[in-house]
Amino acid sequence: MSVTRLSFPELETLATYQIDRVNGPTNAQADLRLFGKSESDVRVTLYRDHHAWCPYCQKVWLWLEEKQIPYQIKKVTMFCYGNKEGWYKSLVPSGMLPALELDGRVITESDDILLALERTFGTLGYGLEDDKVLPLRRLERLLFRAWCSWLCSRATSSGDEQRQRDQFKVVVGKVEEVLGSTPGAYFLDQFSTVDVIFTPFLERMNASLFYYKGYSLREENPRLADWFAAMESRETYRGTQSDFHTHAHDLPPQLGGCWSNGEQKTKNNQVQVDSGPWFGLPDVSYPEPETSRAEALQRVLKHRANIIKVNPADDKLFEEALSCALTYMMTGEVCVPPPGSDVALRYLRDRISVPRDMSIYAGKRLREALEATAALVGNGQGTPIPVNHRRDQDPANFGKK
Ligand SMILES: N[C@@H](CCC(=O)N[C@@H](CS)C(=O)NCC(=O)O)C(=O)O
Repeated sequence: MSVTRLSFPELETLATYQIDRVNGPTNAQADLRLFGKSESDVRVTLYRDHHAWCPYCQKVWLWLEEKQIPYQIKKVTMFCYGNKEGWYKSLVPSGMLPALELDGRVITESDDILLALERTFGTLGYGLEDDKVLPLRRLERLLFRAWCSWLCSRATSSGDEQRQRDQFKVVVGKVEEVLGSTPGAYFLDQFSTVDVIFTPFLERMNASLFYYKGYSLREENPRLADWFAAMESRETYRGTQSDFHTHAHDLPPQLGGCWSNGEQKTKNNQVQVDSGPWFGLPDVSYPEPETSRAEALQRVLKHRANIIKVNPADDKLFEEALSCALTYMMTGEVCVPPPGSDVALRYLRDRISVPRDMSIYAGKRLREALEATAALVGNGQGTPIPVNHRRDQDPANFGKK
């Protein structure tokens, strides 16, 4: 028996989630971060991508959050999902991200940005040019190259695939060694800029190798498991943290393709990342906050009009189906959506972007509700997610430009 579907006004009464985006925990939606200081203290503007997909932006973002430097955020479109804003091209002709304005001076290149920030606001544990840090920065680049060469080149034979995997694992072994040589879970004897530098790509390696290679970085390497858990104990990292689904589908257009090895384990992982269950995936290990459903609800209701507008389905049909999924998410009661709405619900399921839209557990709750509701009326899938570009995510269609 289907329960009565909650209307949107009824759902609104359950959307109690609220955080202080300016002074509260790290979050992807803020345009201004003050950490309790005043607007006149803002000397920094961070230019980062709308969707929080750019790893080099995440590095600078996390550094600013850790140091609690008051800053404003201006969001820019990446080439893979839309047209670069004209005002940004005037500021940074290459269009590359991130960029940072410090006391009116525009700086590009994430390492140069961090160096300039260190000079002005002091280091984060250790400086980028510290003797302890330099070899670790080189190790990070070595790991990056081993990852790219495994993930982004098509193996010509199973021996080739194995060689790439082995090469990557050799470098991961070095990372394990370094992490094992310090007293805590971090790269040096205290949390520092080194952890910030490793974060964006370790997060992306964990997601992409699970999805395209059937390899679970986080589960197969105990020191890295501890490091991820330590990072997740930080509110700053949680606010910038993405999930497996988002990265599995944001990386191919950014990297020029990711190659699946076609193994059975890989295929099973792909099914789980794409269709669930999303709980239990090794993309997060801290306990789910009590607010995850309310957060997901609040975010959907805020953007309801655009979510409906960009969905290829008939507006009325999708709106009704969406309220069924939200009813299920908030009450746990099954609510059968209109026939034919399975495709529309899965279209949205596939386009939740974490942390752009909501935090990691909220994203899982929403995906789960959309899938469970869609499954009541059929197996239809949404338009496949493109791999050469992500213009289905053009911010211009969401009233962002
Ligand atoms: N070496 C640069 C690399 C920056 C970079 O590759 N940025 C990419 C995004 S991750 C970019 O802006 N590409 C242009 C675009 O996608 O629009 C840095 O460290 O800042």
